[in-house]
Amino acid sequence: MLRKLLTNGHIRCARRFSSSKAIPELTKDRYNVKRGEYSLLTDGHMAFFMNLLGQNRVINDPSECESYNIDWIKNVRGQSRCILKPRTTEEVSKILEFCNENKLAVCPQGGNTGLVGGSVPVFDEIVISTALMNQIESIDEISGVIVCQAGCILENIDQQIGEKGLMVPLDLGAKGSCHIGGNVSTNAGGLRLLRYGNLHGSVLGVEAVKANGEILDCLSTLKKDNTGYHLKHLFIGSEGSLGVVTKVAIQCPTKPKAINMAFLGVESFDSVLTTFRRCKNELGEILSSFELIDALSLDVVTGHYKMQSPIPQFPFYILIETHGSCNEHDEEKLNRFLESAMGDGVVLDGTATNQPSKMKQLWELRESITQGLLMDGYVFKYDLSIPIKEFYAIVDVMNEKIGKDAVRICGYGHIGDSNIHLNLSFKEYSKEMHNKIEPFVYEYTSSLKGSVSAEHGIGFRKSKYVHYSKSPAAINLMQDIKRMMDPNKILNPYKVLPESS
Ligand code: FAD
Ligand code: 2HG
Ligand code: ZN
Repeated sequence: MLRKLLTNGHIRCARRFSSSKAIPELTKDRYNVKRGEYSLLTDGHMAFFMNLLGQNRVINDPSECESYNIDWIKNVRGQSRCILKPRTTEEVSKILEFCNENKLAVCPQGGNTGLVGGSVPVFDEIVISTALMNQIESIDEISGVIVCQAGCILENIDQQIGEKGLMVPLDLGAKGSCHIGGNVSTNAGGLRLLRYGNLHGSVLGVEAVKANGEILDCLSTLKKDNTGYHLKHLFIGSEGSLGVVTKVAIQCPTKPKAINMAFLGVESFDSVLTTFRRCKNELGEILSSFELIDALSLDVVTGHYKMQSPIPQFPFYILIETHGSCNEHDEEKLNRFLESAMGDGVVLDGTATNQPSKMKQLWELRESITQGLLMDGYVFKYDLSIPIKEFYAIVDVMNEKIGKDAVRICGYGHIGDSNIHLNLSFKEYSKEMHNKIEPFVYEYTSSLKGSVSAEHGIGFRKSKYVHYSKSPAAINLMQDIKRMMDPNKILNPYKVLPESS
């Protein structure tokens, strides 16, 4: 039965998320990490920073420092006693030049919504927060290119350029908190990558500060620029290990005039695949999201938050969104697709809408899963690229291996991009369970030629597992690049790459 709710649509707006109250064990203890040979922060160093930024933009009060030391999912915790809040690229440059000369380690931080422990210090690294670097510098309404500082919050950019008929090509559940510099540094994927591509394509230029303080201006706003090596790519996805991103130029598409959504229930994973194939064929250029939610993932939000699912229970749910320029055309296409998919029993139930409030509710069901999972207790998160046919088998494999010891083992995510979010929740963290899950989950992924990080990055938690997805030669080259760009290893240490031998 199709519950039809079609009326004229508008764009949705994600809500701000906050995380739970539990305080995790110190990273150095939980993961047994040895501090690198960095200098200890002295009063002299602090005086330099105070002189550069003024008292208000240097945080050293321990209770104020706490939120900068703990990651969003409360997995890791550092002990920094110095948070710096520059406003300009030149201030970032002076900070890094000084830290490099004095061998002080730093941790760049945006909205601190990262899910792999990259955004907080491991020991006492100085946090360089982009929170005050929040200016949009230019919006070119004709080309759609915008230039902004790294600390602009994704949702704020989207709202501001929305007034000019543009949209940010990137969208994710953390949009109300994450910074565009953090997005670029993690090469964040999100909910509409299927349609708008990844940031390696839409970021036209980057300004970054190197470890020694030198400002690298690669802030091209040109769509085509084949002059030598494409250095911007070094900063897209390198998670603060090669430099601090200070500005970005992004190619933004036109905001769609017509948005439609459907939320469907299907009986099996095979039906999900059939639906995806048909959806691509029949919706073609207007398909902007194709997301999968399994029964236990939906149960997170209907259970913990008492959110209402618009359809009864099914083993799998599919969320589809279309972006187009003519609502009549898009609605007709979507309805034709739904009628045929339901007509022959591939899709068993569903709801379709272009009413803003209804679309917002549908997105909330999907976007609230991450936060809701934290209410189960401790969550082991895996963000994997897996060839689409085998996409869901990992949930069954983990169920067989871990079974009833877990509160929940569930899978959801961007199936349109072959990116599954495998989550295993337990009442509390246990080393024993950790060792049972890892490296098994990565070995399994690697055996399918998948990736151990599809979109969240490597951060602290996955650095020793990169080899499951990259060859020794590739890792060596990455280490050479790191040595060349950051010889004193001050940028985000203990993260991204395994220790070089
Ligand atoms: P942070 O968490 O502060 O930092 C992330 C990494 O980038 C760290 O290594 C940090 O050192 C580095 N960094 C930050 N700023 C800079 C800078 N200016 N220069 C150099 N390095 C820097 N991710 C996805 O890809 N897709 C999703 O759909 C998605 N959904 C999410 C939903 C929720 C509810 C949450 C909590 C997270 C989600 N994430 C998702 C993960 C996270 O939001 C992204 O990784 C995001 O890009 C991080 O941005 P941030 O500003 O919070 O960066
Ligand atoms: C999402 O797609 C995020 O919602 C978070 O990437 C995934 O919580 C997760 O595992
Ligand atoms: Zn995701």
